[in-house]
Amino acid sequence: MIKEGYINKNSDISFQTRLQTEKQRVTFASEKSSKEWEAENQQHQSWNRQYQIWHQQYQNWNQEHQNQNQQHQNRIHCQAQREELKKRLEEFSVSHPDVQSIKIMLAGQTGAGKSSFINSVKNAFRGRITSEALVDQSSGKSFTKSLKSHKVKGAGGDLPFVLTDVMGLEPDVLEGSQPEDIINAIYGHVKDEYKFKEGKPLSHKSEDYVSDPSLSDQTFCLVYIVDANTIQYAMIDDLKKLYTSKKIKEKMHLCSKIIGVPMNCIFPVKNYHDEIDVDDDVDVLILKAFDQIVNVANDRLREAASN
Ligand SMILES: Nc1nc2c(ncn2[C@@H]2O[C@H](COP(=O)(O)OP(=O)(O)OP(=O)(O)O)[C@@H](O)[C@H]2O)c(=O)[nH]1
Ligand SMILES: [Mg+2]
Repeated sequence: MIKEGYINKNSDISFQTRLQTEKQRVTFASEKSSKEWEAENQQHQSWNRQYQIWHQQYQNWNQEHQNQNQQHQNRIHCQAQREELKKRLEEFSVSHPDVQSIKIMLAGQTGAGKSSFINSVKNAFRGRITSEALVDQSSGKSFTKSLKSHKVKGAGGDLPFVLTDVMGLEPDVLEGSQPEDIINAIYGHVKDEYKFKEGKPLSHKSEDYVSDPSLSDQTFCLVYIVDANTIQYAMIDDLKKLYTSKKIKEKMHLCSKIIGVPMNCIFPVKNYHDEIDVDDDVDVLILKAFDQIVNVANDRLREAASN
């Protein structure tokens, strides 16, 4: 029985159908918006990820660009430094009118890198690799056997320096060059090309002995080359940081203590040894050291001449 005013929903088919349709519509609408929201969210996250990748790429590129810029500035600075040092050395004049070329001698243990240093100085001036002072490729006995003078060529011809290469010193007194020979060579008593005799120093009676050497025959700076391996080698990646590196400073102090020379007379360098091209950083280190060596030699010549 149906009471008046009461709507029997169960019996109202069209109402039921409408209700069902409405429910489906609402459900569908809410499902659709949540899916859309999910998709939108995913899209947003994907954009965000892409943005982060781009941002990172931009930062990397920017960093790389800054590094390249810095490297370029460093290269320009280094080249300018090298040219300034070369110019100064090319304009160098010997402090005595009777001496055309100032003599600098390289001494040190066998295989320390004496001949390689001479080649490195020549390379820095020539702007290419030369190997006039022959270098040993297998460690062992001294490769340089004679007293050999090397001239240094600049842009306008021979520079007023002569670098003298000698046979290496050995711990065993009977091997290598004799300290007496080195001392005689410093004072100009040994003729150029003299072949050292192991265990037998040059006698003043020998025809290779120069009894009355001139100022030009004498050496005004003795450069003692020490292989970095003998003072516990310290690796450094960037040669530009050589003079500011704490590790290298420690090794220089050690060297100063062992050899007994002041810190301002110790120069860390890297020789050209297996390179096929010259390098600005290597050139600057070699020329800086050589500039100091030449000035010490010139001061010493001035002193000797005034005595
Ligand atoms: N890694 C490295 N090797 C070097 C350097 N300088 C020289 N050498 C190498 O050390 C070895 C000896 O070098 P030399 O220049 O012949 O040494 P030296 O003092 O003239 O030797 P002797 O004439 O035999 O007394 C060679 O194999 C060079 O290539 C350097 O700065 N770094
Ligand atoms: Mg040598």
